Amino acid sequence: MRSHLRFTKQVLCWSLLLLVTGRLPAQMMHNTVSSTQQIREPFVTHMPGKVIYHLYITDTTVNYTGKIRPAIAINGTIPAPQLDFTEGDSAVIYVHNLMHMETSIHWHGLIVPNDQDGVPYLTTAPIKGHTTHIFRFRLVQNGTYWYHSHTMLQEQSGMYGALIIHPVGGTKEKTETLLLSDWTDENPHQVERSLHFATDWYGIRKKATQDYTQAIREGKLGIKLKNEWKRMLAMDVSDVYYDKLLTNGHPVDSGHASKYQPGDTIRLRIINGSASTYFWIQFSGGKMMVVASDGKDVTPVVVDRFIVGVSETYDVKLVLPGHGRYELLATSEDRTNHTSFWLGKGPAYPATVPGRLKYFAGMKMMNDMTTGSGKMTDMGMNMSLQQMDMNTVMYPEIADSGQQITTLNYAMLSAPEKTTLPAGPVRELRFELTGNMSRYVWTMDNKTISESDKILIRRGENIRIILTNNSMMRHPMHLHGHFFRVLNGQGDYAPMKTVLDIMPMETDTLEFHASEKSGDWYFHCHILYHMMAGMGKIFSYENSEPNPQIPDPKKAIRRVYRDDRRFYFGADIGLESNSSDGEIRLANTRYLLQAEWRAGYTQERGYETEAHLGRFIGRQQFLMPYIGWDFRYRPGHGNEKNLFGQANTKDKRSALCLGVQYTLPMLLKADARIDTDGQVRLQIGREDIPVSSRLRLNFFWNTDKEYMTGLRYIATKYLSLSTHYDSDMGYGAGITITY
Ligand SMILES: [Cu+2]
Repeated sequence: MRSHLRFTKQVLCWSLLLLVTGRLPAQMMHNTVSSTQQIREPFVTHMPGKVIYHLYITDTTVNYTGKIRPAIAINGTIPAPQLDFTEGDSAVIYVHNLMHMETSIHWHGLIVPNDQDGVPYLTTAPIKGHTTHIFRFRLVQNGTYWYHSHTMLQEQSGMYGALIIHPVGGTKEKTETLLLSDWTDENPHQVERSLHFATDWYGIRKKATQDYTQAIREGKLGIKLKNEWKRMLAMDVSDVYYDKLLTNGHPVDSGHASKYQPGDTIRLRIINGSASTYFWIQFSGGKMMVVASDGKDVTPVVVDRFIVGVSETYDVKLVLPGHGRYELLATSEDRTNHTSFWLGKGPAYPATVPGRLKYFAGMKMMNDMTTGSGKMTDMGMNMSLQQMDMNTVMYPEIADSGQQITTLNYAMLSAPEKTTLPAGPVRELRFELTGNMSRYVWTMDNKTISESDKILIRRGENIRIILTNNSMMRHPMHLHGHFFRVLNGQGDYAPMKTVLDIMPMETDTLEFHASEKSGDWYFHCHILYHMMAGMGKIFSYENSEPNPQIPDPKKAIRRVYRDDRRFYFGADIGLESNSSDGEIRLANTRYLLQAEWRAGYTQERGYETEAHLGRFIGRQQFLMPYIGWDFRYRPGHGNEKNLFGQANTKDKRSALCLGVQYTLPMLLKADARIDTDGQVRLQIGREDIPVSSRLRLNFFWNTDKEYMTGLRYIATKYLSLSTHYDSDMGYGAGITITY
């Protein structure tokens, strides 16, 4: 009762302050790494069988790197406060959105009624700015879960928190929650936009450009050439460069370390709440015993290390082996960074940080696995359940030392009790995970969410999904509102999960019982930028009851589909001594609107512009037919002829054209077109040949006898020093702005 009173007073005070100033108190906004506030208590009220939480969502600023950056906090903290419940409790959660923009909260891994699932416009009303939304559901399970925004990229900005449901009666175990996440100082929308234009800036930051200089130096030129012959960009296991990786909001969390004594057994609840980072987990004090995944108990299995896919959770038990501080190390799969959690007191025993990836070994493997049309060959192998990690060729600790270590994979997980599904008709579905890095298109069966039909299912059916990953990245596929069985050779004891990490080339089978009554349920890749690009499907119960939170479903679903239909703006603007060359583009999954110019600074040099509207065809999108418009004015070239003997219209041209672009081996771009003056032009060229880590070579040549070659030195993400020679404009040097 006392805590209830204190809570009421606190909320009243805050509400007043908010009314007057529109802001939370300063100490609540203090989100620097060093001073994440522990302010959980005032926001929770425990009553018999019922727990009430108040979550206040605010814009905030953080300082993880020495720079102040905007972020989103819940109750003043990043991560959001941990919500604790007991199985059987009724949860009442007030979400107060104090921001101008709308938001949402999804309860990841929880079995809740459809309208409480928290996907805006699909299951639950969006939480508009300056409104409060109340969630009510009963906790019908226990274990380690989490919650996060399902709106745009808000999760990357800090909207994630742990959600722990304790079993009835509780346990005497010592437990710690480790919520892992990734932080970028960049605006997540800029990250997303850059990915769609295949920026290699993140490769530069990660020292993973796999450029020609490096290939020659390491004696891997043949591998590099074969890779580009197969039309692949530099290979990597992750897309984004992160400034910090965090455990409970800190790069290094040793908050409770000294609480533990030698011999203590501690249960760690590890949650991967990152937007796109997979983590390798190691413990410097010895082996770890995996006891649960995605909230469900598994038969204990002892390992040296394991990977936690984006949005997965694992519970592990470990024993402090002796006097000293021991490190639980979480390293990003790309090994550019790590974060850690310390246990115990005394001298520090750090874990061994894994060495850099051997990228060319990975590239060679990709070459062997890929056909020239960008598809994966099956190599006659049956790969599944993380049992054969192809990336192992890139791990120096294994490739170089032949060390025997036990790494967890899905085949090792089994449920302690039978998980066979209730009897019912079986519906079998096959999905292929597809995508391409060069345009950052991520799809299932080569269709985005908005291009796919909903998959109708019926209550009582058993849905079996056979998933094949035919893309070159791993994908953590997450199903809302249902646990699925991973068919992993454990028979009746197949483990239950809500997230399945599927590696390139793998085929996995999972099945779930359609136990809900109603509504639409998301099944999507949990890499935030893949989901936003359209990698997912929607399961929809036949004859669903109307959802009061979605009063106009037709209008609402258009909002869901809008995410993967968006256009992104990009530009290269060269400002050099002889001329300005450049290109602006507006692109989405299928279309590209592109305008180029070359403009001399003198009348005599003239100018020319070309604009294209094209549509990408095929899964690798190597082909793009387009219509275009050409305009140029360049006096003094009237009597030239092109390679086909046609009189040139270079000095004055205003014509429509029809053309096609095609990506050839070595990533050469071929372009053939005919215009309304009957002029034919063939052109070949390539941009951004990675000569060295930061040096890029460009060139083109065409049948109008025009040619250009240039070099660009990438100084920052947006700025390069550039120089080029052009058959019309001559030699120039200056800068290029890349956006
Ligand atoms: Cu994905």
